[in-house]
Amino acid sequence: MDGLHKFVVVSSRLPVDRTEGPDGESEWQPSPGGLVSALEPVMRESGGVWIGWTGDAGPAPGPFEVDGLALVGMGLSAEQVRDYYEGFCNATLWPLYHDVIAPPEFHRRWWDAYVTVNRSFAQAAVAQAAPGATIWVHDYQLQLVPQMVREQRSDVRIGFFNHIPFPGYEIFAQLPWRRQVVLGLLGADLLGFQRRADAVNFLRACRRAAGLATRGAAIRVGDREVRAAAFPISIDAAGLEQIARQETVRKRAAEIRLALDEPDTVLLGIDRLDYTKGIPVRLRAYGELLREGRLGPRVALVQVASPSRERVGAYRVLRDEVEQTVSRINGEYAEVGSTPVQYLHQSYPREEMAALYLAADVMLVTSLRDGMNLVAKEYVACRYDESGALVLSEFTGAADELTGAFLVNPHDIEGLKDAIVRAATISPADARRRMRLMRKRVCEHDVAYWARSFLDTLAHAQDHGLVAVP
Ligand code: GDG
Repeated sequence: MDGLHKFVVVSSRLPVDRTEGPDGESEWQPSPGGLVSALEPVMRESGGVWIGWTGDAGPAPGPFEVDGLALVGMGLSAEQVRDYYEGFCNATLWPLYHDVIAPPEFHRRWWDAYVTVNRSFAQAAVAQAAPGATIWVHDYQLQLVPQMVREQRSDVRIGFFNHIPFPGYEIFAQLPWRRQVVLGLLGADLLGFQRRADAVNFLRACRRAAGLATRGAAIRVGDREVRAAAFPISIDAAGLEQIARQETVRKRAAEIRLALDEPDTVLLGIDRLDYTKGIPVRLRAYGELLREGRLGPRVALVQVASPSRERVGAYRVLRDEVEQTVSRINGEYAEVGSTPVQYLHQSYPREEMAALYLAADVMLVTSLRDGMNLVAKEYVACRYDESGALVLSEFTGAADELTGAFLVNPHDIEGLKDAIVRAATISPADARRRMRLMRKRVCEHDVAYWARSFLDTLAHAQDHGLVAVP
């Protein structure tokens, strides 16, 4: 069963959102994201197709088009949403791969749903792929797809990219289905990870969980050779800078500072409300700095925590914890007409995000574990005047690249407080030097560079044999 497409992207979610049209009918809007802007040129050039879930329980919408982009909508039943998406993806794999910050749950029924859903995505990929096509599978929700496709189609090239960390073997070994997951991934020709350390962890899992031989970046699987290497993801830096430079966005940034009562320093956090992001520790550090008077009275914190996975238990617990901490700080330090923490449990358009990035003097990224963290790179891309400072957790992929940041261990609250104070009192010359360094990296290594380097390496994967990827 051969399809028509030379390039097939498979990801858990489609790059479009369902919205309500003027007559109450549902319409599809492209959801702006780095991945789609990076892959769109390749998709258009090669007549590609994108396979993914729509985000709603219900039947599959099947093939459709949005702005000339060919899409195939997959359906998940209400039970599959519960067992596959909220269960195995968000309550087993997500915490396990983020160093068990929250305890992962292991349920056989969830695993069965994971296998079934992966099989249906693999079938869709097989059906869409033309002879000799390239199939690019994304992320932890679809780790079995590469092998499931390989079993039916030896003619295609398969790449896989893991957006989240790949944990050390002692942690990965907890997974009752560790061998199946490793073998599922090894159906690919090339496996991409955010950091070198993730690729190294995966190579170790191949040896330990599947008893396979590895040499450098290569894994021997029967008569095939699979390669695992780092391809740090990035953002559409030029596109975002263009938004940040718009007159309306700059005006909005000034309005935000005015609305905050013109503080001397604006600290900013922007995260999905997720326990990996270290929001409570950031709030605690800020609260202590206020108590100790080390930041002065005119320092505001804006914390955007966009709603995420609200039906998963650990996320409800986190929301309560964050909201209690915010209330406590505001209760203690607010004055009539001024509130130290502006907490925004909402989602915003990209223009508003850019205005927030422009309005902030110090960006706080304090993840306990994060595959990359695009927010850090977005902040840097928006700071075209080379001002501003970034406090960045060592436990993000971004820390390997953004060497101009104030790197912190988010578990070390005193160290975190010191870094916030240093970032808030940085001299303009030092800020410029650091920001210039970071901007060079983000502008040169943007998301198009990432996609190109992955796809070029995939195109040559089999020709290179055992040559290690730099
Ligand atoms: C996973 C990995 C890896 C957030 N709130 C709003 C909004 N956002 C956007 C940000 C950013 C994205 O969402 C979040 O990306 P992150 O990288 O920070 O984190 P995850 O969602 O956990 O992503 C991560 C990433 O995959 C890519 O591989 O970096 O490590 O965990 O782009 O700007 N965007 C808008 N409104 C919001 O309210 N428009």
